[in-house]
Amino acid sequence: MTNILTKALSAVMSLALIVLSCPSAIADTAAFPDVKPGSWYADDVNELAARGLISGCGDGKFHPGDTITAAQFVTIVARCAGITDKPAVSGHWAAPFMSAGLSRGWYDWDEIPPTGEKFEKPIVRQLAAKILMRALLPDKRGDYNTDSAKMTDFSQLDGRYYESVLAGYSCGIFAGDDKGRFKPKSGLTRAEACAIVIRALKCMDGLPPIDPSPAPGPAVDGGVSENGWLQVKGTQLCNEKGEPVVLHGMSSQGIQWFGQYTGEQSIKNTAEYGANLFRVAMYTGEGGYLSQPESVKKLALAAIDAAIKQDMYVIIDWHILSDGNPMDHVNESKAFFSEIAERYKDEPAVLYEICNEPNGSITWAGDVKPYAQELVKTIRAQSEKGIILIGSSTWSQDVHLAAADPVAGDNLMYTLHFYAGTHGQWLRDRADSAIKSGLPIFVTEWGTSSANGSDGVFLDESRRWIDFMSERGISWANWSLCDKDETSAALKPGTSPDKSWSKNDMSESGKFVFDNF
Ligand code: IDC
Repeated sequence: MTNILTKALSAVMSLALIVLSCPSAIADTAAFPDVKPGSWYADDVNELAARGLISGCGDGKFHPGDTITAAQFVTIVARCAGITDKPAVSGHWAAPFMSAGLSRGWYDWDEIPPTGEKFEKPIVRQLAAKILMRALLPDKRGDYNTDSAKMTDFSQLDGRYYESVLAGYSCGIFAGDDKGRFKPKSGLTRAEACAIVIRALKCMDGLPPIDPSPAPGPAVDGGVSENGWLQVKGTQLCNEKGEPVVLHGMSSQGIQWFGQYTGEQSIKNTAEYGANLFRVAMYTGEGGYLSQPESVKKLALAAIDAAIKQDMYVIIDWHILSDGNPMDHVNESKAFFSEIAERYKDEPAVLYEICNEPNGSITWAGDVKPYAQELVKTIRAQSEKGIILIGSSTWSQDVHLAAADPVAGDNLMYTLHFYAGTHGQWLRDRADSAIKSGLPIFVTEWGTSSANGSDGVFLDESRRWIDFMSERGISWANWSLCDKDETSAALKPGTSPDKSWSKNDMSESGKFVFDNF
């Protein structure tokens, strides 16, 4: 009788908890294509994704029905406990979380040895219960008589898990299956893991600080002398003091063609209109660095130095385009960035953009990420903390793939490129869900035109993008500072690079962009 009553009660409780864990604000934020809206776990998965506590698999999906591994489960719980360690640079990706869990006594050496052989194995439910309760609700206690009676298979539970499992039953985190079984030695699916984690968070008095990003607020601008070394906190670019900072400015056109607009006067002109950022687009193909390295590098260095002189931050951009696979010239790239990072290692103004727009038959996981890992190593050997900007497949639009499988390291950001005549809400939505899962984004190139650099201009859509970026504190550089007869160019054809510019010298795009610095 008691058994039936408590079973009914726990069913009602678990239902109530699931309903409680469904905040309407995120109910329709679909983070993953395989998490079907309306499924029993969708709200829990979406809420954890919105808080940046879970991420998908390398293919951008969540795989709710897959059995969760020890490393995946411990990582989610650790994030919920406010542990923000970055993924490991070498060894197993989850190693920092695993050692945090072990050292805090969430589990013992024999249960998940730190040597890693069980990291990728399914975690059994009784151990998951222990880790969850010790990490998030260490003071919760169950009642042996009433709570053990809720489990028809209590006899199968190992003694060392009694305390945690009963505590979890006492507050409705675990409810058993339709036959009242806890199944202590079975695995649990990724969806079930999300459900129990959400219930544990609801049981806590208050949610712990789970997002290390500073609250979005009025971001500061200003130049290098004011902001010093940049750093990435959570998803936000911050200044040396840790305050959110936003950079706005122009990208050059290809410096092998339009080097006259990367001289001192032109860069000074953009600074005077309020830009605190300049991007030096150093094409690798198209007659750029790879075919004439010395003269193109000289132009790039002069442009960097001219921007520094104006107290601006400056991006040196390895502008791959027709050469779509960054791996094709990885050695040249490493040699170049090694030299540049060595030269500017004490210069807080310089940011390193390692691959403008990977494209063609390449993938994030197979080409771009391995390239980025190499370059991060190369640059970090010289520059301890300079910001490194990483592109993604499909012309730096695949931020969702980067979000699901980011590169290890500090002060890394991911570039997102858009052209207002081509890219709209769908790409903003993609950016938003990448940010929610913890990806820091920097728009190092955008245009008011179509993606071909012409057509338009599309100022209504550009306005939507500008608002989107400013609401989120996203920094940007606009394509491009030159007088070419294409709508994305900021200057009217024939404008001299060596005088101050009035609004009259600017194209429709240029006026709009300069007004928005
Ligand atoms: C465009 C230039 C154009 C040039 C072309 C090919 O505006 O004058 O002929 O490259 O080199 C990008 C690239 C950027 C493109 C730009 C516009 O990063 O190099 O510049 N764009 O097409 N990605 C999306 C658009």
